Amino acid sequence: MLRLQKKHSGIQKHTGPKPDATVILAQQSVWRAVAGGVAVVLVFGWMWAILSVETGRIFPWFTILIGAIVGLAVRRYGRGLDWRFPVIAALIAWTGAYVENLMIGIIETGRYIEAAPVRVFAGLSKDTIENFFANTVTPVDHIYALCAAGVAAFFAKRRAEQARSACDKDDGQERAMNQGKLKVYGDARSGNCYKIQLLCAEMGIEYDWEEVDILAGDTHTPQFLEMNPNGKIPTLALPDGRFLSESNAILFYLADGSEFFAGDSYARAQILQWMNFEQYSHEPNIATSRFIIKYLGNPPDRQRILEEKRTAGYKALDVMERQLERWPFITGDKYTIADIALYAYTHVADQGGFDLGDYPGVRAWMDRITQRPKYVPMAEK
Ligand SMILES: N[C@@H](CCC(=O)N[C@@H](CS)C(=O)NCC(=O)O)C(=O)O
Repeated sequence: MLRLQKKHSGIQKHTGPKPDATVILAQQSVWRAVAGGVAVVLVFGWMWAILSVETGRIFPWFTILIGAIVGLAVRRYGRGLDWRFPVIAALIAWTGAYVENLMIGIIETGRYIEAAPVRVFAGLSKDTIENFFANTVTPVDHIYALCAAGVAAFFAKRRAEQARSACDKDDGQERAMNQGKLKVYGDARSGNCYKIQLLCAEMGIEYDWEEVDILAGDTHTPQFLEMNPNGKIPTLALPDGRFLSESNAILFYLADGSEFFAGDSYARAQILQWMNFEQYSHEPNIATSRFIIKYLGNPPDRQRILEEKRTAGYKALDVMERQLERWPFITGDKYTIADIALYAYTHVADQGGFDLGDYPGVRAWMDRITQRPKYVPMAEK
């Protein structure tokens, strides 16, 4: 019988779908980019013009600041990933720099002839504009205009990789998460299940926990096999009625798009590389040794297999040590789901008969993980 044992609470942080690069590409709009950039020039340019006239001082670097805002607006409203968007931003910021200077001229002229700026604007002709450029715009203004264009292009550039790593949840995932709480079927002593607890604590994901007794055969009941035909925990029940099993697949599902599974395709592939290493070279030796000793009571007929697992387990630890001598985390500088996957059974490797005394890199890495503010210990070791 499955029992509802405890409820974990936390704040669900999913803030709404942030589409990935493909979706952004489909939605990108040159017109919205232009509208966003022009609106910035009109609003901020006008504010700068008023400020200049009121204070009697010109702040030429404002054109560069406005260029940066134009770039950000083009990036945000255009959602563009290709070269057109930085070019649009540069052109708007460059033209805008002159228009902004012209606005100052319009306000000053209005004050001088005691007319509303709108009337001065209506009275502008080709000659007055040419006259303005010939007599008012200095070489320094051209330099500021070019700088504004450069800054705008820089800020407007949205790289596909950034867009992808900024993506939070795909639509299906988002829908599933928003329909209610997740439920994890797990065993409090299992490292594979602990992986899910660690990640949920980091991400503030709420879930219910249903304790499953694997030794009592709870994972082989018809009801459980309906959820996971492989009869293993952890198994995740999504609020929309779907199920997911395999601890690392669950980690991926929950972390996809978050800081725990981020970066370009190579960085993300490295995370998967270490998670596959965990499943093929680490867990089958270290976790199963622990199972034989801790769950099965270290029976004499398992000693030969334990010996084989010990050799292979130490080999896996050697591989980790070589990596962790050089890097704070298993894929480099960042804590990812690969660290979570590997930490789960490494930190209880002693229960499988492994001595981590000769693995200073691994021990320092485990300390780093335990010191994380949202770290939760394994419930039952
Ligand atoms: N590769 C799976 C392994 C899952 C697994 O072996 N789970 C164990 C508990 S840690 C289990 O459910 N054993 C029960 C059984 O095999 O009947 C994962 O990472 O989730």
